[in-house]
Amino acid sequence: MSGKILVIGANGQIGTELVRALRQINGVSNVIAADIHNPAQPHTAGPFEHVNVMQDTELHYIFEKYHPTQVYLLAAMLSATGEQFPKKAWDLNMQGLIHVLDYAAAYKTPKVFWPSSIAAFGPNSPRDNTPQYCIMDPNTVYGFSKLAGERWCEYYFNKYGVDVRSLRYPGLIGWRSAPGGGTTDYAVNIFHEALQNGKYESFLSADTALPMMYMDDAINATLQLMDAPADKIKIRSSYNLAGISFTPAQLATEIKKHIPGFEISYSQNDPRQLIADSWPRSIDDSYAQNDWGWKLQYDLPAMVDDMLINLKK
Ligand code: AKB
Repeated sequence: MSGKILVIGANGQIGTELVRALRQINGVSNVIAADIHNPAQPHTAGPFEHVNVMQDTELHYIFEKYHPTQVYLLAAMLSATGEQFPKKAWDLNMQGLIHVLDYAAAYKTPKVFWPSSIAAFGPNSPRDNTPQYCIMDPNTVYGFSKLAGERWCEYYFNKYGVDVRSLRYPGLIGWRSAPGGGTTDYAVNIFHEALQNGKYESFLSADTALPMMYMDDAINATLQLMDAPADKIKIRSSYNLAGISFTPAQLATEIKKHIPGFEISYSQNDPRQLIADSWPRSIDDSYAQNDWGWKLQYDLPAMVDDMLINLKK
């Protein structure tokens, strides 16, 4: 069997949407969803393989069975959960990546995608309009696993010729899938609570600005990066991706335009605040724009509008 696209971590926040988009473009049978858990939702119906990225033999089986032409590795532990299980987060985030890069090199997989994050920056990185190249001193396990992962990607490209491509995703917001264990999760939870209860207690303070992105833009950026000719991909660590920067207060104001009675309150001393305070407030993604033509579509009002329309359905 050949010509298949393999998505590992297919049941997660990004995987759910990416599998759907890839199946629309390439046909359901050509996209293999793989995850450690069985698919929960009917829209993920299609070929599925159980895989634990920590198990070398399971990955070997799947590479041997499909000889995939593209692999998307999305299985990871996010920032907040990672702080609860630091060693587990490091093991999963690093070993999973290195196993996949090794098999991609051995099987000459034409293209690999791996997500990095704004979490790869740290408290001494410039916080506004954070450039592609600057001091990076992440202080969460998730963050430094992303930074180390970026170095591994570049290394496998230079040393073994693996065509691996990566984006530093901002916090992602979508209505089809739920995030889990991240610091930016508030920006998804707020919509559900606004519609169900008319109020939300944010675990981040009113003025905590973070780079965020609507899922449609994130999926488009991913597909566009993977479609770009290899010589356009000048950065083999990971590209900054800016999205839209806003605070919980600004998001609440936008939601109130649709749900006038909506009320937001703010909890104190949540550990995720410290994580958010070490991350950029906004990002410069001019390299992505110049190298492979990236362009954002959704601003804050458009994102809120689309989220609420779809969640109400
Ligand atoms: C998280 O909050 O951990 C993630 C991320 C920004 O990478 N959403």
